[in-house]
Amino acid sequence: MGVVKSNSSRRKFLSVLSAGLVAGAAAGFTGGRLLTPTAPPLGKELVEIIEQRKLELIHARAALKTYVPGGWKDEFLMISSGGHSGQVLVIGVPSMRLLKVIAVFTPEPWQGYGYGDVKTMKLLYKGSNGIRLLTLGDTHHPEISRTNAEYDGEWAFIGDKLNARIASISLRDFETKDIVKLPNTQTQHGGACATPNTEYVACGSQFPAPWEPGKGYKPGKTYIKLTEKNFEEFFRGTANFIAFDRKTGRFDLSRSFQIELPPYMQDLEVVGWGPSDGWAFMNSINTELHIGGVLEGKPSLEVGASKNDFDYLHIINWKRAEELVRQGKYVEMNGIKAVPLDVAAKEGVLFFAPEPKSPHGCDISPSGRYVVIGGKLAPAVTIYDVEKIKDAIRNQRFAGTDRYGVPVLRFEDVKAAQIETSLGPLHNEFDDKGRGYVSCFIGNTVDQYTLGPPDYTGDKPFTKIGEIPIHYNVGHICTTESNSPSPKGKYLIALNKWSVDRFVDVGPLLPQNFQLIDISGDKMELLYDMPIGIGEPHYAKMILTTKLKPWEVYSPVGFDPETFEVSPYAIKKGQERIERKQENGKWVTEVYATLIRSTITPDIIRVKQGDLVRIHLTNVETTKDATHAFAVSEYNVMASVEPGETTTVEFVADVSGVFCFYCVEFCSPLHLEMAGWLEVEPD
Ligand code: CUK
Ligand code: CUA
Repeated sequence: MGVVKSNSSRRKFLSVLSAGLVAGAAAGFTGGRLLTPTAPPLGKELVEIIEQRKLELIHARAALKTYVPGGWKDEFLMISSGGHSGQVLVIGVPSMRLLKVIAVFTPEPWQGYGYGDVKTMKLLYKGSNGIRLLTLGDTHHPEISRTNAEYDGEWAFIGDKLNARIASISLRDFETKDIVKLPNTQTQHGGACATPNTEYVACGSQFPAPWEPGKGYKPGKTYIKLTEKNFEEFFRGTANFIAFDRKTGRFDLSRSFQIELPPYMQDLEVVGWGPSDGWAFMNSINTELHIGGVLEGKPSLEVGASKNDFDYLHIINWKRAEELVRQGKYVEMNGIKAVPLDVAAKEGVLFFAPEPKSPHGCDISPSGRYVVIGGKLAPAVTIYDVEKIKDAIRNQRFAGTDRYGVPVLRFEDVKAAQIETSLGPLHNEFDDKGRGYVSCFIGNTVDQYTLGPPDYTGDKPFTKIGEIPIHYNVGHICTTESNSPSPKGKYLIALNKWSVDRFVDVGPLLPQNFQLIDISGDKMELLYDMPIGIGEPHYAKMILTTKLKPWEVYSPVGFDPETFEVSPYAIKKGQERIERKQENGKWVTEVYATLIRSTITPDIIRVKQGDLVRIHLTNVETTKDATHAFAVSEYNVMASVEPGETTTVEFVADVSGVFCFYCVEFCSPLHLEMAGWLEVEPD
């Protein structure tokens, strides 16, 4: 599919290639790594490979553009949502090699995440909803921390749509540092998106939650009967601005605030810079406030939510909301300061602009001037001009208010342009040349268009200029450092929902397909298909790898990646010991252990049945990649202890017997000998 099967084009290419290589060698050209004095035979060799593999010109070009030899580093790193795997994927670009799956909302054994390791267990419990331990997440929108709105490569953020949570990830060790459940919110979709200097991470709700006036929503507590009337009156959405501490990597709800929103289903939220500094934008669907009820004689949610010709783009003055909070114009609800809807509507925090019905996606052009919305049901993107929005608000030019008293702007007053696209336009990204790209889910294309000034100053602003077929059903797209003031161009990745015929069939459940596209030239060029066999990724962000400064080992030895300090439980070789003591009337066996190739010390741990066993593990190695992992048979306990790290596992020795523990990383020739015994004496 999508490949021109032309033998003549291949033959022409092959003859050009061999002629070029021969000529290059004859002229003494040795600049390329392939072109040594042995160029003629090498050229022949390449031609032979191309012939044997029956490749086309476009394939060979694509291979040469994407191949990154071992030891070479990718130019960009893509931080991608892992969808309902609950994790985050780290992928090198242009090689499209999967480098890491970061455990976030779901236990993951390799990283010792959620298997008795105390810091990760604490995270999973803290990030739960107070009803049960949540080990599921549906990650949608990743973000990278910003300085002056530019991605700075220090932190990453990811939202969980299913349970309305956000998490922070350090880009020094690529580990999750915090998970926070958004108060008064059941599901989230809008975000994460950082304010220009990462003071806050913004994220909005998706489906409105039942909400008691003045009390908000409390999981497992709030009950309001689901009726159309109650939905309008007692269900609410939220726009959240969660304060973030760059030093500790933690969110701070006490400095955070939220804005109560009408029960429209809010969608993606973005935070602006430049002319849109201080503003956030999110679109919405279901301004009809339909709740469904097919078996109760009502139209389905899908039908009822698609009646109106327009839904509302939410325009939020978050700096004004911050000011109102400072003035005390909020209600403290379930641990967060909430600006009530009527206050937000009256005091210049919340405005609406009509947007063609049931839109999708919300993105900001590099200049910060344009907000672009995908038409989804209508084959067009709508581009709003932030200057016009601010002007209309300043002059109080409103068409009226919605049923909750929120001022509604006039579409014609704030629209910059509408550009016709293929069917089903969803998400927009931008490059370094003032061009925008939009994913078209139904049309199976990515369309390319020009923005207006100051992003694009050529003579054909707001015009579609190209398209490329996609395989298949593209959701988000991701260009290099898009949704920031300085996209880098070069690459676009289409995050496709369906792969259909692109790979070897592996049963009815097929992987998603990431397609790498070269956007550096005038014509987009498909380079690579990468199957994603884990969850359904939604959005991704790409950053220059030179901006990242990951640690090579934890230093000094005994470092605790949770506190970013030396752990009080760190020990040196020779200080290993076992202590048994009472804590709050319970017996605890506390073990101080070291790991080094190829010994776990102590190698015999004797405890009494019923003891709480707490093992502090210090990997005393300082060698890059010398990770040891510690697992206890039959006990479901696993920790990954990276070089220099001190971490703690904790479990109750509830079953008596003798249990092997061992190092799970093949670390040395004597790795099999890196083991020991846990003896649990019956009580
Ligand atoms: S959504 Cu998934 S394709 Cu969560 Cu950003 Cu549009
Ligand atoms: Cu340490 Cu194997």
